[in-house]
Amino acid sequence: MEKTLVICKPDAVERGLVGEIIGRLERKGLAILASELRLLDAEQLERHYFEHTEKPFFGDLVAFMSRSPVMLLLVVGPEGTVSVVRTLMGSTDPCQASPGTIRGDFGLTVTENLVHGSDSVESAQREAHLFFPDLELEI
Ligand code: IDP
Ligand code: MG
Repeated sequence: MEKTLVICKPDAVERGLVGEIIGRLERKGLAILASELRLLDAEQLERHYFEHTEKPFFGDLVAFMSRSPVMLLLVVGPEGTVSVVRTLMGSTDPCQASPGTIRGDFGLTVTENLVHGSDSVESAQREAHLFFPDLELEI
């Protein structure tokens, strides 16, 4: 089994697309291990997006991600789940993302691109612990 952290970003929650996103994950065959609607603060976002703190878009990203609650999802499936979720999400820039992907079907701007998914098994481990520290995971 393999887990990954998915975040339905504030734009997805505001637009009522959480059900659509969870539905796509479930219809693919993945399962939700934990979920919580939560308002993130700048400190959590700096830890989550540590590799981007020096990027020019970082301020906009934190402002966006903390403006209203996100839906945190810990998703589990077979080996390869991290990569499967990235495929379902589509390219970072929704204008480049293929139709049939979440970003390709619902997004138009690179910052407000609806969804986050861990980019590796190691990131998934780190992000799961960051957002669900009390969960005792065997995977
Ligand atoms: P990812 O979410 O597809 O893994 P990353 O490169 O890790 O993409 O970037 C994290 C998030 O930062 C993106 O999902 C997007 O919200 C935002 N972002 C990335 N690149 C840009 C940019 O060039 N301009 C504005 N926002 C960006
Ligand atoms: Mg990333």
